[in-house]
Amino acid sequence: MRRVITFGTYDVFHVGHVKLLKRAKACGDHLTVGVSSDELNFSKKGRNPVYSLESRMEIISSLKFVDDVFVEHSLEAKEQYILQAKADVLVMGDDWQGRFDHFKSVCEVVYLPRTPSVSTTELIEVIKET
Ligand code: C2G
Repeated sequence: MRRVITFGTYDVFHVGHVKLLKRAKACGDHLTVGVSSDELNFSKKGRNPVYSLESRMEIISSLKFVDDVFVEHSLEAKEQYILQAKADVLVMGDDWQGRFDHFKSVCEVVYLPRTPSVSTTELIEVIKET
């Protein structure tokens, strides 16, 4: 069995997230998803997520192509998360291109193209303006 891991905040869940997760699952047989804590999202993006961690975890764990979900508390603990999940491959969107290449010593690292024209940041702006 080929085990896949990916990470994200998945705030204001949208079709770009769905497509990334489906393609991540298609890289293997089992998909584990690390969902960023509210604090980690704040440190990455400088804002609190719109959806709470509990809501984001419930959405991700409801998806039929997701097998396991856990909370990602820290970017620095990524190697530990990869080893705990026994992941053969780490999949991320290409906005992270090159940023996780140092994990190639523990697993394969794949960057998939992002879905164009949709992002949580832009959705938040559009909702604010309407
Ligand atoms: N994504 C995508 N297409 C979009 C938007 C997002 O393919 N239009 C992908 C991102 O590339 C990422 C995943 O969906 O792989 C989750 O996106 P975010 O929630 O924005 O993830 P991020 O906050 O960047 O967290 O440790 C890494 C981080 O936890 C990643």
